[in-house]
Amino acid sequence: MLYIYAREQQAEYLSLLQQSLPNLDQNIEIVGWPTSVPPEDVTYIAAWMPPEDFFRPYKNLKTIFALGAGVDKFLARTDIAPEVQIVRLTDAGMAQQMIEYCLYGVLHYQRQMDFYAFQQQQNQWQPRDTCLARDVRVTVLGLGELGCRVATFLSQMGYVVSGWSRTQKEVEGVTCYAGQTGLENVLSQTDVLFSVLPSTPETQHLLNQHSLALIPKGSAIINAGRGSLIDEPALLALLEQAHFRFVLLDVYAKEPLDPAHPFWQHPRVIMTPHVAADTIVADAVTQICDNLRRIQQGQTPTGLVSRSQGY
Ligand code: NDP
Ligand code: OXD
Repeated sequence: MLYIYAREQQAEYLSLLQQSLPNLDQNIEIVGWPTSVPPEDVTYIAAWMPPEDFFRPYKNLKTIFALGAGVDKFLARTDIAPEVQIVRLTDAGMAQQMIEYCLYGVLHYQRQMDFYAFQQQQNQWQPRDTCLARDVRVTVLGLGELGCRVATFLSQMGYVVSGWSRTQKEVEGVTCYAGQTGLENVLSQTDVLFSVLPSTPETQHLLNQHSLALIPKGSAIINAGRGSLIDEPALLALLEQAHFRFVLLDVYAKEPLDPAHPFWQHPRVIMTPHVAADTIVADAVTQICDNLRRIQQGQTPTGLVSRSQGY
């Protein structure tokens, strides 16, 4: 049985999965929360952010299909047995949205919208020097399913693009770096830093007082990966010194962001509430069905999470 917990999109997942699953070799019954089912019948669960202890009763559970790309919250849980495989979504309509989100921030920087917004408040008519795409160095942290698409797109737009990942990559039009030395080199040659890194023990506070200060004065940061990447007090201290022109943040150390958090009212912070890239249900369903087929045929599903790497 495949049990579904998909919050607001529950009805859409149920109906699309019910239409798509009959094409599988073996029949799988599909049931959606909160319908109660014999826990021992559940072998697959497709879920996003279920409540605490949700997974505990399902002793025959083999695979969890995470209905998103980041699995940090799944890996932090204590109700998932270590032998249960976690499969995440790869792209599922998110890459195009990530491109748009990043492009929005990059254009804000390149077309100097932050300066013009300030000038408007002062009734000031003052054209600035033109800045072309080729004058802007964009660094993409994370060259996976999403970051690679973003970096390639920006390079095709004419930006000077670098990328950084755990293992060395080759991406056409993108100068690729890996490792700690690679990070320090690339940060110091960046005008706009875009992160789409997962949250893992290694990426926690990767952008801290030391590394943030390596990014040149007058640059901008866009974070659409996970909030744990940035040491927020260190970022605020640098923002106070006008080290960065602006930061565009979609993700935060704690979500939802505390109403008293200084980010809300900061003139150099542009905020969105974790909406950079939403899962497209139809794409997710196609991927889940394809992976169920792979699992039934004894193949490895795409997007299988490595628990040791944390993503
Ligand atoms: P992938 O797993 O495909 O890519 C992750 C990338 O990060 C890989 O290039 C990987 O390197 C790199 N990476 C991981 N750990 C390190 C490290 N310690 N040092 C350097 N590089 C590292 O993930 P996706 O591209 O699909 O998604 C990325 C993240 O985006 C998700 O985990 C999620 O947190 C976030 N996200 C945010 C959304 C939003 O709306 N804000 C929506 C969707 C996703 P390597 O290639 O060497 O493995
Ligand atoms: C995801 C997200 O990881 O929405 O899919 O953040």
